[in-house]
Amino acid sequence: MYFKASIAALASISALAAAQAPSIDQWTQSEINNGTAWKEVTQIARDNQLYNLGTRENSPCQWGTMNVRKEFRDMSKEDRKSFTDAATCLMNTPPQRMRPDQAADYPGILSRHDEYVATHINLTFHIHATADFLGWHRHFIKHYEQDLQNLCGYTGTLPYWNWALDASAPQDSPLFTGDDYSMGANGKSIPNRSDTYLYTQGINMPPGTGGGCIESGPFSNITINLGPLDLPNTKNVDSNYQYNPRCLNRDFNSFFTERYNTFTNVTELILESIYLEDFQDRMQGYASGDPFGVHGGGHWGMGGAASDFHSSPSDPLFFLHHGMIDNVWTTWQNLDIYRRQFIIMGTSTLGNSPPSAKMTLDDVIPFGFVADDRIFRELMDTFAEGYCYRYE
Ligand SMILES: *[C@@H]1O[C@H](CO)[C@@H](O)[C@H](O)[C@H]1NC(C)=O
Ligand SMILES: *[C@@H]1O[C@H](CO)[C@@H](O)[C@H](O)[C@H]1NC(C)=O
Ligand SMILES: *[C@@H]1O[C@H](CO)[C@@H](O)[C@H](O)[C@H]1NC(C)=O
Ligand SMILES: *[C@@H]1O[C@H](CO)[C@@H](O)[C@H](O)[C@H]1NC(C)=O
Ligand SMILES: *[C@@H]1O[C@H](CO)[C@@H](O)[C@H](O)[C@H]1NC(C)=O
Ligand SMILES: [Cu+2]
Repeated sequence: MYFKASIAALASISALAAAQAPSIDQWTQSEINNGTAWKEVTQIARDNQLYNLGTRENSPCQWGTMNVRKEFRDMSKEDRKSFTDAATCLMNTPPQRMRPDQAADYPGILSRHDEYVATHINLTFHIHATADFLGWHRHFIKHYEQDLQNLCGYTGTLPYWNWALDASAPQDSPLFTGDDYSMGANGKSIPNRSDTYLYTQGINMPPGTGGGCIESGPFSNITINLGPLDLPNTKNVDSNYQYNPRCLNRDFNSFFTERYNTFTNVTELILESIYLEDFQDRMQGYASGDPFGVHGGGHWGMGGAASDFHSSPSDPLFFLHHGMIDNVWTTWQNLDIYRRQFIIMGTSTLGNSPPSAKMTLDDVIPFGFVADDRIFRELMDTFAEGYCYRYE
């Protein structure tokens, strides 16, 4: 029974090396609801990351010196201000990759920040509900972090926004007080608005708590130039890259965050999704019975510019929301890194409509005016191929 024995030996070796993803039964419902389980699950993933890095020889990425991305409220006042200053600076930095002879085709691109927005607009139907949704956005926000550093002298890392901490009332979050050390304020309150029916999701959306322009703190005096393309109750632009200068608006809405962005929601997403197809569909709201998921819930919970499907990166808060999304993916990957690190599933068209070929890890992934193309495989490992960061 040599064959059987060697399989058993192999299995026990891999059981030693590969941490099985923890089971949701290890936590009580109240620990899942109040954030205790989230804290412990992310710690297990971090322990696995440290172990995993230790198995790599000559890795240029080292635990002690890598970029550590923090929740915005856990950063010092000075670091928070440096971040919002740098994000504003990017809006005042000229485009970097659009050639002068292309400018006529992209009238709404005036800044480096606009190149991010335009690229997201361009690729919208190829980076959502596709195999590369998670990988594409990982690289998109990594480049943004790098641009803040290289073009705007920022010395910190990209923060993230853990909306679960604010799910019951995002408008009251310490992130959005509108003081100099915040991520800017809510939009000015527009009273007496009625509900809006969202056709795609089939729900009636009550008005949020803001709706108007940000009027205090960071981002209160900025102009956004592109979009919106898909917002209800708004005059949308007629063409993708139309120049449409206006203030940055927000409309925090707990209707979404308390249904889609609680600790319960994010922790159950991570622990109940054993297979990638469940994880990525549920996260984006393509699972039955859940039209938003933590990704969609976050976008609609921010409201205003950040809820426009195409031009959502107009609001720098987009990058903190997607930092959290990447944190959730990184955590899920590292709970069972041997099975989950290099797994992808799906095609390159939104919801496979129109039908397209299954993506593979050898596919070339475009980043438009943001960055050079990447090979899909290069987007999967946060400690390699130019990545060297973790979440704390
Ligand atoms: C969460 O709930 C658990 C179980 O009821 C309790 O022991 C723990 O103290 C709670 N934690 C917080 C942060 O409220
Ligand atoms: C809002 O609606 C209430 C009740 O219909 C009305 O009394 C109030 O004047 C309205 N406020 C504004 C600012 O339109
Ligand atoms: C925004 O502009 C107004 C008017 O020019 C000015 O009073 C205010 O200080 C500016 N706010 C910021 C955060 O720059
Ligand atoms: C999200 O969590 C809340 C409790 O915090 C729950 O009421 C709601 O049903 C959950 N949403 C989904 C889609 O599971
Ligand atoms: C939009 O996509 C086309 C085709 O892939 C590409 O040539 C162009 O550079 C892209 N523009 C932006 C702004 O990403
Ligand atoms: Cu997106």
